[in-house]
Amino acid sequence: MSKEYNRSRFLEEFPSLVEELKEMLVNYGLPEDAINWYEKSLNYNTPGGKLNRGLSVVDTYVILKGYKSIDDLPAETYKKVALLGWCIELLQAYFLVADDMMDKSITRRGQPCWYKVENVNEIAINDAFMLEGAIYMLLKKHFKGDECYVDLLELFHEVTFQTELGQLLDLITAPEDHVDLSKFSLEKHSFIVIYKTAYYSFYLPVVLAMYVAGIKSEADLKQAHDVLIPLGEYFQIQDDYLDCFGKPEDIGKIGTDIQDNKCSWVVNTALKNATPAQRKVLDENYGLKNKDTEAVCKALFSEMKIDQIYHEYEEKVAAELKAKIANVDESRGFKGEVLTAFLNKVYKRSK
Ligand code: DMA
Ligand code: MG
Ligand code: MG
Ligand code: MG
Repeated sequence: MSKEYNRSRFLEEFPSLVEELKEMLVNYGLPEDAINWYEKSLNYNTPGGKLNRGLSVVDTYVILKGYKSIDDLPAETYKKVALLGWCIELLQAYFLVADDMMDKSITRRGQPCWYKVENVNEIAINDAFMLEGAIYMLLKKHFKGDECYVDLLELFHEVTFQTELGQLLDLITAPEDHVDLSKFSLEKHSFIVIYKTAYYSFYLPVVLAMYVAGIKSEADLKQAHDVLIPLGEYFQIQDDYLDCFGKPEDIGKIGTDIQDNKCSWVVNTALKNATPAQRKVLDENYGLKNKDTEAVCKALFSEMKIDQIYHEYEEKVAAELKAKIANVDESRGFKGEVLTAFLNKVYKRSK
């Protein structure tokens, strides 16, 4: 399966979904300027990323069904599975529009964050809600009456709630006006990132494909969960690492974690290893809205060789996950290859 081909096929599906959503607004009698606004928000916020989550629904379904490539799928089936992929991308768009406002970010996917676009501002809050709403309008249109419809709905709802719990904890652990590094720990970090990232980015795409493929035993859901949640944790640790050490040209965004007082993997790892003198530097410089103190923190992280600790962590977690995947029980229809495909996408990423 060529990656580029899969990606362009997937992208081709998006315009017709935008048309369907616009048609719904037409049917509600909305004026043209509102319809144009929604179209602009959909196009600005949904397709511009790596599309890993959306593509993974399709990839997983192809593997579970034993097809060789996406071209072996009946056209109608491809459309439905790709639609679920786009529903995750809509969910991601909804989270990111809100996340960038809450994190006061400047750029996303190499362009200004949506709330930073002229004339958008706080309307972005309602736009975020409408990106989420699109998921349920599309699911109803395409899946109502299918056996898996309620499972799909419940999964989207629960995973959304889990993500919001993670975002809540992420935000209240990083108050703007009060830096208290004693509130941070790697255990707390683990909880935050599993909830804010791992469920929607890793567990959701695989389980959506499993439901459509009719694989839904508790035992198989657990096998997926037990690899995808630690894999998602690893992915967000990469995100935290790249926020500090990545290049904006690669990651498409400017890191804000140090100035935002975030409970990130980088600062937690530094706190764990810090001498009293290094701890004092962090207490005095972390979490302030100031470029100079941010630079002091970055210099300390380099001095403490956080990048080396990160690379060691990466090797360790990849080896553990490979071992877990090798033990997957495939007797009920689930396949370890689904998980290997995911691990390969994440391992040693730089963007
Ligand atoms: C990402 O957290 C989580 C969600 C649910 C968007 P983050 O703020 O670290 O993401 P980013 O670095 O992309 O802003
Ligand atoms: Mg953010
Ligand atoms: Mg955030
Ligand atoms: Mg981040």
